Amino acid sequence: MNAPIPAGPTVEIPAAILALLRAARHVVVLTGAGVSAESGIPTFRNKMTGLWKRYAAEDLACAEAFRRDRALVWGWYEWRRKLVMQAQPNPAHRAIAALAERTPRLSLVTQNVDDLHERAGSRDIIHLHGEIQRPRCFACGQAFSFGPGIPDEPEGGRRLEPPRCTHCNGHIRPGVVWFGEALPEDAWDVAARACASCDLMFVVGTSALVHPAASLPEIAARRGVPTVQINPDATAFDDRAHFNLRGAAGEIMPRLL
Ligand code: BV8
Ligand code: ZN
Repeated sequence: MNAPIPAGPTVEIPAAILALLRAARHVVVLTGAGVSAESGIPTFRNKMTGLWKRYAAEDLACAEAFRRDRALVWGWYEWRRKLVMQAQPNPAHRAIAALAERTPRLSLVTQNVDDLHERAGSRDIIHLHGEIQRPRCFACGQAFSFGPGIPDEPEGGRRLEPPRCTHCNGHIRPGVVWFGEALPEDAWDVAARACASCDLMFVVGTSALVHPAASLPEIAARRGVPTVQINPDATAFDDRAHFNLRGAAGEIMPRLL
């Protein structure tokens, strides 16, 4: 049983949002890196450190980078996977999981490749950009399973040769959607359909810059569905969000609950 979700004291939550939440039949929650920030997972906006400090995430999260220097890219993902495995779900993850138990229908769509929503108890999670814990062969696509235990990665990161595929001896690649790669069709279809049928949508911890994920709130907004953004900073979605709760997800989500 998870510890009780502590409520936060500050950002004002309009009563209208609570009324909408109580009346909602189908809620969509779209999350980005910001929902895992309070678990200690750096977001894409954060400047990277160590070996990665001279790179932007977009320069490493692509097939070209893997083809050019697979050990650098695999090392980066193993470094990130270690952070994910050492992290715990935070009150935002837990509140979203609890909200699903109290809503007739809740579709959780995430851009994150970590498994913190799963570990907080959420189910049927739509991973638009894949999952760091599900690598596959770059050549034949066969799934690869990591051994038990946390990767033994140095603080500053390192280059690391990826494992080979037992089926075709190809290189194993991270199970994520890289820039320039298409999203999994089924994930996109389910997410887009959920936004086309929901009556309330939360957009939590995303800079709303990466497409096509960033166009999902628009599918709801143009139907007149209320959209609630939760983010301490300004985002590309600011002028389209019906409500803008300027605060941390770990503070606001438990209070919504
Ligand atoms: C595709 C997995 C075509 C990998 C990721 C020019 C214009 C428009 C589009 C493009 C363009 N040039 C290229 C494109 C397309 C490109 C794109 O959108 N680029 C952007 C940079 C402009 N998109 C693609 O390439 C997509 N594919 O288009 O394919 C195609 C079609 C058919 C056939 C073949 C090809 C693929 C995009 C997916 C890339 N993969 N992730 C990995 O994780 O390594 S994207 C990755 O970055 C994330 O998944 C996420 O989507 C994005 C980062 O965004 P956020 O999650 O929002 O995180 P960010 O750090 O940006 O922001 C954090 C937010 O949290 C901030 O707002 C911050 O204020 C807030 N925050 C901080 N703390 C908290 C908080 N919020 C709440 N509480 C807190 N405590
Ligand atoms: Zn293979």
